[in-house]
Amino acid sequence: MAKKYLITSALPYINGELHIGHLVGCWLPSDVYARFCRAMGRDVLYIGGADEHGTPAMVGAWKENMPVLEYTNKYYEKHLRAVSDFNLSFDLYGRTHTELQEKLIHDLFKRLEERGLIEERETVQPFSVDDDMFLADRQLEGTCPKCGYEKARGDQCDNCSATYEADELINPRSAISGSTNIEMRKTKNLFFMASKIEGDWRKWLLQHAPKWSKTASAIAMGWANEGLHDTSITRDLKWGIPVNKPGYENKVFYVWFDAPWGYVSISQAATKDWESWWKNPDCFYAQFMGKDNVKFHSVFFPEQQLAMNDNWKTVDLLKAVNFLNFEGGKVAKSTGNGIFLDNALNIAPSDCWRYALMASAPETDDTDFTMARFVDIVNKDLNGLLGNFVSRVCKLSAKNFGEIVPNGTEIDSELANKINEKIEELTNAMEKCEFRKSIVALREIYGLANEYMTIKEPWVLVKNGDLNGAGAVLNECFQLIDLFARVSSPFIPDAAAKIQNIFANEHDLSWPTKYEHRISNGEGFTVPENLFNRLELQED
Ligand code: B3M
Ligand code: ZN
Repeated sequence: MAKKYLITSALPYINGELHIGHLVGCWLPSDVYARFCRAMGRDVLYIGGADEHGTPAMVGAWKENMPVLEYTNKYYEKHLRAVSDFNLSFDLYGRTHTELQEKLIHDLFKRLEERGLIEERETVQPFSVDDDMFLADRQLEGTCPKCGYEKARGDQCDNCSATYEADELINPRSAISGSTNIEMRKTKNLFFMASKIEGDWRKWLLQHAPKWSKTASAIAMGWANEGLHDTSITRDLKWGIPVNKPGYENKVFYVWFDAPWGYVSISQAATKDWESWWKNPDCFYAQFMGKDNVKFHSVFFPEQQLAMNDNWKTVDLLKAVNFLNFEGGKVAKSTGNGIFLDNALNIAPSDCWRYALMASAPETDDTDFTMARFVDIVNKDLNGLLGNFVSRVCKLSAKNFGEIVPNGTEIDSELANKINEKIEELTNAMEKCEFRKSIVALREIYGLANEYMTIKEPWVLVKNGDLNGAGAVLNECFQLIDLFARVSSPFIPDAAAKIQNIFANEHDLSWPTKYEHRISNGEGFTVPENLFNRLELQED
């Protein structure tokens, strides 16, 4: 039986427009990896979705003057549109405001309560007198108690990634009205007593974190030095999962208590067989996210999973990326800086974004993405090395031999050795989810093919009347084109499908362990339209 792979992509909050940061941060890396795993013949469950709860949706709905549910429905449609536009191959792109999610969280809470891990505590919470409500998380802004950043949120600082309780925030103000008339009022909240399972978690972390991406394991190991704090898991809000405990009728669970479990409830919606991934110790679980989400996936979620003591599959490979800036600044709708997904396809087709963004993935550091870089990558790699090669081989063959693959000979062993080295590098990088390295190896495969054709000069052989010689070179080139489709398909699935369609027979896009000849002498083909067009840098 094929090995099971569970792959999840962080669930973006359902507020505002999606941008290339979302693509590069979690959607594309997870999709490329899922496609690679399927091509390797693995049994993949690939899950994504929208995080509908928490204050982001409430603040967004308030700004657009809409009921929250209407607002989340509107933005969920936008998510679905982007998922289809960018060819993301989720088994299901779900959402968290569902009955399945509510049932799961209620069961989770009951179990933690039965295990003596929930405690009721009286806390003081910021109450906005002018808004007449308690303010939670993003409804509150102020100065970070750890680093002094002045635009920190109520629960988390965007500058230093610290998380804290709302009453620790300095100079609090309402994000809704801006009012600083904030009083600290008493309220009751439920706490998850993480401190009680610190030992189990620490042991788990030390076993797992060294195998994660560098960014993720460095962040996670930082938390190991801090120790686990009991965390408040309820909020005085009207939007979210209601708390299933008498006396808490006006409260909901904290969004981070429910969000990671969205992976599970969306899996439940995707397949009846969900337990064969989630409760299977032999399954391999990979999670993808931006670095600001690492704490919740390396501390909060596994802490709860371990506390449940119910055989939950925890993460094996946590892949986190840094931030992608655009033209030197932060991507933000408020300043208009960045490429937003509702407009990206007006600039270039999805494959171009997929490839260029993965080639620029901020894997080791925050990275600046520019339009000049984008155009350069598309023109050199996709249009130049890949597209032109395919087009030249097909046209030259059609002109001299008709639309059938000319007869070949034995595989060119010198070429095969070089290519096989690159396939190995590419495969290793893909296994480790090192996507920039993967693209380097992929580009080198394209480069070797181009170099082969340049050295062999089949057009000169034709001119000199050596048609057998020219045919053999072109045959080898068709074998390389078939290889291109296979090794490119996780990154540029549209182009891979077009390449595959060049041939009259069907050749699967399974991942190759080595370069091989799969195209028969005399197999029909059609000359395709250009796979890619050159992009021009728009000056404005
Ligand atoms: N919604 C944070 C974010 O969108 C949060 C991720 C949840 S993953 C379970 O960045
Ligand atoms: Zn801070």
